[in-house]
Amino acid sequence: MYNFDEIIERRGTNAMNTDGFRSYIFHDDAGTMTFPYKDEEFIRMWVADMEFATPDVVIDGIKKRLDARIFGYTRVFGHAYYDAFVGWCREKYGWEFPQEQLVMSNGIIPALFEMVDYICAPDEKVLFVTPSYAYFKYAADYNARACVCSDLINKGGRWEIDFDDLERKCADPKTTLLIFCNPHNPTGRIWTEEELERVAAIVEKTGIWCISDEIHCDLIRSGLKHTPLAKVMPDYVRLVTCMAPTKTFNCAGLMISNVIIRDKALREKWLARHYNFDNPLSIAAAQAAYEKGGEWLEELKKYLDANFAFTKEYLAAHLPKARFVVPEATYLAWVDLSEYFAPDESLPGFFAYKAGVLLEGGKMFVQNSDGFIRLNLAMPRVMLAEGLKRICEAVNTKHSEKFIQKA
Ligand code: LCS
Repeated sequence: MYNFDEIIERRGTNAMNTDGFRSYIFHDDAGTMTFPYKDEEFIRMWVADMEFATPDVVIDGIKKRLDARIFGYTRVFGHAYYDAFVGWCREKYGWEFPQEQLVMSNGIIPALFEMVDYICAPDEKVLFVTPSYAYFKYAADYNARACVCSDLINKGGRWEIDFDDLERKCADPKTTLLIFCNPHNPTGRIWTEEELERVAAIVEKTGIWCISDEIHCDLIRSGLKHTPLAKVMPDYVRLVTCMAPTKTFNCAGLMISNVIIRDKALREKWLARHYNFDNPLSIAAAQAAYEKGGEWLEELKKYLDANFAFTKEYLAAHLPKARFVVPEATYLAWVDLSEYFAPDESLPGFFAYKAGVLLEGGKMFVQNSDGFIRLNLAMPRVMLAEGLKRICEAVNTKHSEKFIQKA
């Protein structure tokens, strides 16, 4: 019914994915780096958006709004958007929240950048678990707040929270904000209810502020369940929940996200200081997605499940020393290649030059991540197959060359 096999040309659309890799991955802002591959020859497995079309129901929502022909200053007014989003949360997560707690942001990252300033005094610190999506750190850096990291523990490919360490760090009176990624990028963990309850107990005991970034919560393996942190701590006021339709429905460029702020004073600060306007096309897209996108999402999940199964099998057959566990959430594969590479090797550089594959390396995830690559699998199966083939061939060639040199 939906064609996830379709290959869609993205070049010429100002896509970060096609045109932004030099600056983002290689810090080549001048865009002068050259590779043995032409730009159009790369298999792009890096930035977290998808090679799939946004569902028609979302595009139709935008078209309908285009028909209204005027795109003046816009905000979310009335109940329709809230009803659509809270309906989605009720159905998917058995969770709801009062409308007054919902504010909008042009992305979760911009919200994090603002929130750190609103929540933490200049001498206070921001805590997150590592490896981490690097923008958690950048949100602290931007505001000149110090970071504190709590390393996750890798138990045979299943990453777990070091609760003692987390508690110790939350208990520091100068650490006033925990940014918690639920489910977790890049490891793909869906924290179990028991794990969430332990986090909640630490947060409640220490009184720390918590932002639960749940942007990946819809993109989970079929049959699994996401639990909002807010659901296990229904009465804790210093909790902010972030969700968005943009990852789920592949419309990150529309820059719209939901921020649920329980604390009245923080909400008032947000409303007073935030630039409170939204893109009318984005609101239309988001509302349509929440109202009508559920069926597409279920099909997408099946396609992603199959991409993960394919990847698991392919790596086992062709790169037996790669360690990879199919993640519970996200469309991102977090693959341990430490058996093949020294810790100081640049993995994005190696794969761009030797394989024609654009991917992110562990070093882009703050710490506790050396030797890993992160592969975005949200693409047609033929592209994925080509990407994996090139990755495995490049690694195996490197190793046979080493062997020949030694012999
Ligand atoms: N939070 C997390 C945990 C993310 O993974 C991302 C995007 C965002 C927020 C971005 O939110 P936005 O500002 O778009 O609403 N993650 C990306 C990643 O891992 N690579 O490229 C984008």
